[in-house]
Amino acid sequence: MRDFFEELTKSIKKYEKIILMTHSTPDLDGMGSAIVFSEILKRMNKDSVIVAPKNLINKSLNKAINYLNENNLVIPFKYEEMIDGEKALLIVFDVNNCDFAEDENLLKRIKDKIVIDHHSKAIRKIDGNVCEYIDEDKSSVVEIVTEYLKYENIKLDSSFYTVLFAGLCNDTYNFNFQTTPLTFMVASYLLENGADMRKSREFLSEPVDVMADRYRYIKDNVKIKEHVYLCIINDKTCSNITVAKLADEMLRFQGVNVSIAMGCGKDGEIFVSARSNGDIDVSELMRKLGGGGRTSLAAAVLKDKTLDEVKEMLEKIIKGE
Ligand SMILES: [Mn+2]
Repeated sequence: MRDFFEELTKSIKKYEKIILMTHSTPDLDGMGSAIVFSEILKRMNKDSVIVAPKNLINKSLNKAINYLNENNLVIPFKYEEMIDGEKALLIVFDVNNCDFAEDENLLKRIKDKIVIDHHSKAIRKIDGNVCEYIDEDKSSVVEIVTEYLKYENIKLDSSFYTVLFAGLCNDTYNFNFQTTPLTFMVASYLLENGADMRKSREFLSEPVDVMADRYRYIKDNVKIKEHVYLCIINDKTCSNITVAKLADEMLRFQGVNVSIAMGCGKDGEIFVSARSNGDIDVSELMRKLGGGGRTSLAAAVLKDKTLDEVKEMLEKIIKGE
């Protein structure tokens, strides 16, 4: 990581304009990291803009943004069409798949790119031609950005540490997944420097009706085979986040080694999310549906299919038919 940090600092110094971007429908890890990075750049006397999200439906992230605004921190959002990409450096966080970036147009417009991510490398990978750091063993991008803060010896207002801490909790599902000793070291660093755990919990807490709804689908689970369970949101359209959270929650139950959730998006696409305790590689399962991910966390999006059809496909794949 140190070699990359050295390279990163060197690269940043060469550019006048720096543009930060994360994945579409951003979350606390990707956007939280981008926001904090923009603050790091300020300390390095570099101006930056963050590509404004077209879809800000993540409530936890919204709460974090409001909290920063209340602390008089203005986030330098700018819409893609307003961004002058001439001689700029684009830093991409928490995504390396061209299809999932906030703005693919910008990827084409700006030649010089740095990618910082913890997802497996996509087939249509964003080319981090300046330098890149993609490590699947990192729980989150927050982990990498916090290490960079330490490397550069930069101290920020504690509200930023709160946002980073929440991003860490978000991606590890409260230290349940992908968590390594480094994750705890990063968490401890953020708390020591004033991250507010109570605030972070507030960002991540959900309304009672949302939680109750989630348990309704869990109650109607389908057991595909021993230790492999499927939950289906079949009575309304939903977002990929809702599906992911359902899969997260289902894995917490006794005897569930693999949990899969699915639902239909408003454009008719089918979102599938899979989680594993590590015994089974769910990225392989999701790859068979055209998706991808990591051993314990993977997803796929299918077009022109019904929930029933995808369910059947899943059953066949899992039973090895
Ligand atoms: Mn992430």
